[in-house]
Amino acid sequence: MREHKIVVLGSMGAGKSTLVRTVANGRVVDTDVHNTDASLTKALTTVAMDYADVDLPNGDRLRLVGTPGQARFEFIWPILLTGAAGIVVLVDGASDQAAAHFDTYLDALAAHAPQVPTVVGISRLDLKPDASLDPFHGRLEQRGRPLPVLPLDAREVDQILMVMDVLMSEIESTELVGRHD
Ligand SMILES: Nc1nc2c(ncn2[C@@H]2O[C@H](COP(=O)(O)OP(=O)(O)OP(=O)(O)O)[C@@H](O)[C@H]2O)c(=O)[nH]1
Ligand SMILES: [Mg+2]
Repeated sequence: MREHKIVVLGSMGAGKSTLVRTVANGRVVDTDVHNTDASLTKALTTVAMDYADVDLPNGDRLRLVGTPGQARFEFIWPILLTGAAGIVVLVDGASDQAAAHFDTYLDALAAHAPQVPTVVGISRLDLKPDASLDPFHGRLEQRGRPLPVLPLDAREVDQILMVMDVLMSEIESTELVGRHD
């Protein structure tokens, strides 16, 4: 059996904890507390990490780590990213600041995990049906890092498994390239 540490990065309220909880079918350790950040109306927020073991249909096991989104916990991101085999960047597609948030996480990737296979998920698109994924692709192109960008409702296990599937393919092809270097 293969194990992969997968880290979920992304802004506050994007759905990182929801993703971990949904795919783990509730069997998760979380560190969510009452939210006092007035910038977002949300009952709970993560202060350290979410964690769950997830068995994939193909027999692989994920060690899934969700990060805290609030900028004051930025110091934890590189710690949680240590040893990551893959990364999901989750962006709240309904937020007016989605593009700015995306830049924050692309900067974090460039600083702490430039080589780690990564997939971008855009959540909450049902709340903004006319939103386009083009600005996200555009920013990735500018930075020369054309990552896959997929819509992702963090409450839907099938959509999460689809994103994990894409990520596993990225990890596998990176391993193949590495082997032939
Ligand atoms: N309508 C809608 N709601 C979503 C979607 N994805 C996630 N959510 C909801 O958005 C909220 C996200 O909250 P969390 O999962 O706590 O967000 P988080 O990223 O862990 O936030 P922090 O820990 O504060 O950084 C939850 O209420 C989810 O049910 C989506 O695609 N559509
Ligand atoms: Mg959270």
